[in-house]
Amino acid sequence: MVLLSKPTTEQFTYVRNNNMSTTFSSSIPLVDLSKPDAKNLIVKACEDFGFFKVINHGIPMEAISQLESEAFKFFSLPLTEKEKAGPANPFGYGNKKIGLNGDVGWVEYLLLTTNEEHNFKLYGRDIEKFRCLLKDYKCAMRNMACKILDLMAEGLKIQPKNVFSKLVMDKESDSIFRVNHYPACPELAINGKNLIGFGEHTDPQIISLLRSNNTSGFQISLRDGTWISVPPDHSSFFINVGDSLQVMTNGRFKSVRHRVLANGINPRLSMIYFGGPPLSEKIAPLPSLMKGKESLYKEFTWFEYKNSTYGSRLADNRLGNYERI
Ligand code: GA4
Repeated sequence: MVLLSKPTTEQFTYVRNNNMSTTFSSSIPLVDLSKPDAKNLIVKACEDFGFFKVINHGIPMEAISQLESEAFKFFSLPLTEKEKAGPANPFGYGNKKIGLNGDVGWVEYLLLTTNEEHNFKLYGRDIEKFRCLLKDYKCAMRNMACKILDLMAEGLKIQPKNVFSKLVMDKESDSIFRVNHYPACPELAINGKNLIGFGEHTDPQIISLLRSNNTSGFQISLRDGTWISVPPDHSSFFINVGDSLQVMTNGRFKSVRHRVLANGINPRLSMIYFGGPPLSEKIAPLPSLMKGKESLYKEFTWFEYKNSTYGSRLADNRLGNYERI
């Protein structure tokens, strides 16, 4: 078992253990990608939640499990070994510290670029398998992101169909892959508190594809600010609308605020693909979605937004700086 150092209340954030946040929600939108109505359900889910669950996604369970098991192997290495792949600045192994501005969580992770192969400076023998699996998985995620983004455009009845997906398909696309490991925190099982694994935030990119093992902890915030727990499902993917997609749809789709609570009994492992545009891409509402309406946002490049993101705290409302008053 991997142990992080004992959490202390001074260092970590606890949230109130109220009924809403611990009750699993059955209202999470579900999209069957093999069904013809997928595109309309996706649009509705992005408008109402900025979030939905996907089944019949076509990614073989075998590919997912193999990568998961290599990731668990990595996280079970001694800390000194893992740290050889760190710090996550911007890519590599990170432990408890998230970002550059003082956020912490009950989590260790690998942050990887999707463009070039990350050069792990660690355990010689087995790394080749991990590297190969990562490469194939990242490629499968990009294809799935594109499929979903094309369905969004179709559902919104805008042309060309690849208006969103072309940004993620671009060879300069600034996409990221993240593997988060939330070790079980036995103290929680005893005191019934909720310890923050990854603090609340929205994803700055266009779209995020999350897959986790069957350990609970993931929560989303509804429009009225209540938190609901998303029942884990290791065979499905969970899709988040990112800030950039909120802007491109002029606020029709909303990026979803989400967080992860640590688990007292089981470790949680999640793998997330963040589909982002090229750094030079101008992010602004698509004219086809404006229909005579004013733009709600000042235009920015992904480079500018990403820079301001990395200067912010996790929970900040980053789009606030770009809203037209
Ligand atoms: C949230 C989404 C992605 O995980 C991430 C995160 C990034 C990081 O972990 O370095 C950030 C966070 C994320 C938003 C605000 C800043 C930057 C941590 C943080 C405090 C990789 C990303 O792109 O933005």
